[in-house]
Amino acid sequence: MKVYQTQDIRDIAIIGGNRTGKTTLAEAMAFHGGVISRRGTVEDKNTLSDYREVELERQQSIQSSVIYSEFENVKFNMIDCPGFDDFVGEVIGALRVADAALMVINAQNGVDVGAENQWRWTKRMHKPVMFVINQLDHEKANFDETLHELKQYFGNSVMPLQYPVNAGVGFDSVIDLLQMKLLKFPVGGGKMIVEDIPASEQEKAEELHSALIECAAENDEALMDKFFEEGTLSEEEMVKGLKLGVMNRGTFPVICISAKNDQGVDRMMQIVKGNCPNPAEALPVKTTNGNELHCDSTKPTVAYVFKSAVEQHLGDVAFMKVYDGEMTQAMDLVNSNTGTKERISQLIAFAGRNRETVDKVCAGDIVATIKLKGTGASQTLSKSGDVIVEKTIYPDPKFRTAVRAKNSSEDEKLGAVLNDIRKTDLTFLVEQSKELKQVIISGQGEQHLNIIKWMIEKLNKIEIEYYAPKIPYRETITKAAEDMYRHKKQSGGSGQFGEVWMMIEPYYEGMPNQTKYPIRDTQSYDLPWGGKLIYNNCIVGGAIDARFMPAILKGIMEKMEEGPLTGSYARDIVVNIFDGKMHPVDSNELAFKLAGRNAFRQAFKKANPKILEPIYEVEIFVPSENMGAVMTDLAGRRGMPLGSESDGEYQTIRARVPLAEMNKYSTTLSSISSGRASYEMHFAEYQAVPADVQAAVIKKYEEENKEEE
Ligand SMILES: Nc1nc2c(ncn2[C@@H]2O[C@H](COP(=O)(O)OP(=O)(O)O)[C@@H](O)[C@H]2O)c(=O)[nH]1
Ligand SMILES: [Mg+2]
Repeated sequence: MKVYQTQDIRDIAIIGGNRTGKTTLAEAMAFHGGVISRRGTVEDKNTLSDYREVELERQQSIQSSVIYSEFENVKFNMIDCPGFDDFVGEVIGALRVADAALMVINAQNGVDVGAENQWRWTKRMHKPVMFVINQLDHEKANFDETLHELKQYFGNSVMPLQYPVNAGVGFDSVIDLLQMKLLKFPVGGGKMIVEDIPASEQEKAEELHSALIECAAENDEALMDKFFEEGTLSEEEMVKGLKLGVMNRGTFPVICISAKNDQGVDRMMQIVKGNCPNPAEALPVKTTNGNELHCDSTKPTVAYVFKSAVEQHLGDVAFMKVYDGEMTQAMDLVNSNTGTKERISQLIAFAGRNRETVDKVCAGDIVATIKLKGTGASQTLSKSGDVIVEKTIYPDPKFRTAVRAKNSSEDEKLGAVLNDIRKTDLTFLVEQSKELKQVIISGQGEQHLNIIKWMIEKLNKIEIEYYAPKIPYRETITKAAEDMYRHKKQSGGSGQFGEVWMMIEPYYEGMPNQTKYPIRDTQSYDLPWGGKLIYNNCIVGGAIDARFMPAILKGIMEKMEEGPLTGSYARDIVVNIFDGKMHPVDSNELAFKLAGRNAFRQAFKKANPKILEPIYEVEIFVPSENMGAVMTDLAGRRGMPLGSESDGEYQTIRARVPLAEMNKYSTTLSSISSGRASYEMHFAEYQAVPADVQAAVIKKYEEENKEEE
């Protein structure tokens, strides 16, 4: 494959809702580049992307596919993304390295959930967007309504560059407002025919053309001056102005196609070539030390791995964007995040299931390699070893479940498989919870976890089951209490003796460390499960030797690890050891450990103990019309609304909700809003549960533990 210079590369994410035609479009684009000689179809299961077993079975994209193509001497690196919201991580990974997104909209049903959700990501990540209205050949295609919705949802900067004259069955012509010509697209992708605009369309075309000229001029002062002087701009000038608008998200062009019939795709590629930035023109990426990389091939090599995947016949594949310098076969690089040396054994250009080896790529290009020793997604490879590209930020997982192998002898193998999945899917989390004695996995939604189950059962041949995940409660106290415990044992020869008196108090951030007892020594521990333990030695007159203090602490820690109420971790407690007794012969560490543990347990129960639960901050994006229903549902989940904001047709609701009430929330939210709402959540803090919940949790714990005995 030839080596493409930075200015001859376009890195494009193909995004949009489910079944809008992204995969079909990528196929047509690859066909125009001669990458394939025949276009496959999703129905025939022979497209370049969607080649993985799970995708073939479900006839749906699950992972993104990288596909190159060439058109008019420009290399297109397309990343065909899944449309379903549960796989948004693939979209985020693709957008990260793309310099523009083609958002595919189905002309039959206009703006859909996928478009709405993904739009938010393009906005957060400052990525240019072009809308591609697809399926114009369909009998139910409605261009005007679709365009109207695009403006309604995404604002008046949505600008048609074309409009169809005969959408629906028999579609073959658009008015191109840049060229001011009628373009005829033969079904099946033959050469487009350029004709004059018919009289019947003249007036409408002129009007839209003028609007487009004004829009182009607004982005550049020189163009604006020229526009004022001459009242018009040439096609070339318009493209220049529009490109600036596209790059700063001031203009969102609209293009018309039928991907299935390969109509308008070649013209679309011309427009993308002209109106989308090349990698050096696009916004630079930042490095962790605040520098920016502008895709300069003359600099030392820096490449960012945006995706890692396991591919049949190849094994682990790392997909990279070269952000500086060149990358060549057999090059030695360093993983800047870990310091590991890596050799680029092979450079591979991916066209989905088709691959070609390449010798060299320039800055801005997207390429894959195999057999890296220890470099995964979101890591940087560099020549110098000291440049780290900022990590991609993925949404926190929000759908939790506990998982186990049906055959418990396979639990260990399952653990390894889950960790491997985590390496290729950064929106998925695995936690072997010692505390809950469960393996908890979390992902973006029910579908996401269903697919993971499918892969584990089918590809790894381990039968698994999902079951209810426990909640990581915490325990703490709310008032001071004192108690003592004497551990005394006389059996045969030497006995055991230890007596400990303690006063415990609630700890809170910023409290002064003082008690009614004089503190001789104090230690502060940040507990691994969050919160603090302050351990004060207030012993006077040598009632307990200092050498027994660590043993007493050990006893307390044991009880904090398995709290007195429900066996959950205890936190935020000040323990003051203020008296005790020793025996000249029988006192030893074990005796003091047990005395400390039991004194703590007893004092804890007197100190008005409370169960704390994890509270999450939840951000919900919901169509205004469903706002009421969502709020009612939240109230039923003990949710605390924090506020809401409106953004176009949508409301953003922020609320604090206990994790215990968020079980299967995505499924409920989806049914309330017909799939249009979505949400994100992240941990906020621990908070005391209401009394009735506390009683229920304790009762459940006691019952469960009785069963186990
Ligand atoms: N009529 C019509 N159907 C299309 C067109 N593009 C895609 N489709 C069909 O829409 C369905 C979904 O297409 P696919 O490319 O898998 O969509 P994706 O989920 O966005 O990747 C398939 O049945 C395609 O054949 C089009 O331009 N016209
Ligand atoms: Mg697809």
